[in-house]
Amino acid sequence: MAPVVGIIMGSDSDWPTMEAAALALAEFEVPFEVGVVSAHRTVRKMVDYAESAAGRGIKAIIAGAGGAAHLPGMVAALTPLPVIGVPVPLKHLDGMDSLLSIVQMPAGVPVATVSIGGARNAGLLAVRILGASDPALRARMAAFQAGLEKLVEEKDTALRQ
Ligand code: RP5
Repeated sequence: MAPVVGIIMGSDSDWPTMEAAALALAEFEVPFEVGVVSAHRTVRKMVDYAESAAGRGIKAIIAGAGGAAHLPGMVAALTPLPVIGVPVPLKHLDGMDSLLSIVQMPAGVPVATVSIGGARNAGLLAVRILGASDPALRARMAAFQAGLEKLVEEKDTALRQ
């Protein structure tokens, strides 16, 4: 199946964080592609990737980066597709630098920023975006949410016993 979500990251060192996005998409059987695209080290590749994504059938982009994390914002500036930004925590500053680099976008160029290291939620958000125009996928998301509720209720019951 052709990929409909692009997962990109500034470095292969981001993969241990970003893998959770891929796992979430796989859980919902959403086809995706993964790649390293750096805003600073491979500028032309970033431009090519962002400008060609919609034409290749990509419907949402998950972009993760750490430190001076310019990738999600730059990609959002280059594509009309929804972009979800994942702040990757590095060894300094606990990921606050990554978060602040991604979250404070200028008006007109939105990036849907998830929590520091929140790649799983990025994957789930991409599923929800696709589900807006895919009733079957939306139903699977609703079932997933019902499962979360059931799990919490079970834990509550166990705690009370
Ligand atoms: C960022 O620099 C990457 O997204 C990564 O989080 C960070 C460090 O990259 P490496 O030096 O590990 O390649 O652009």
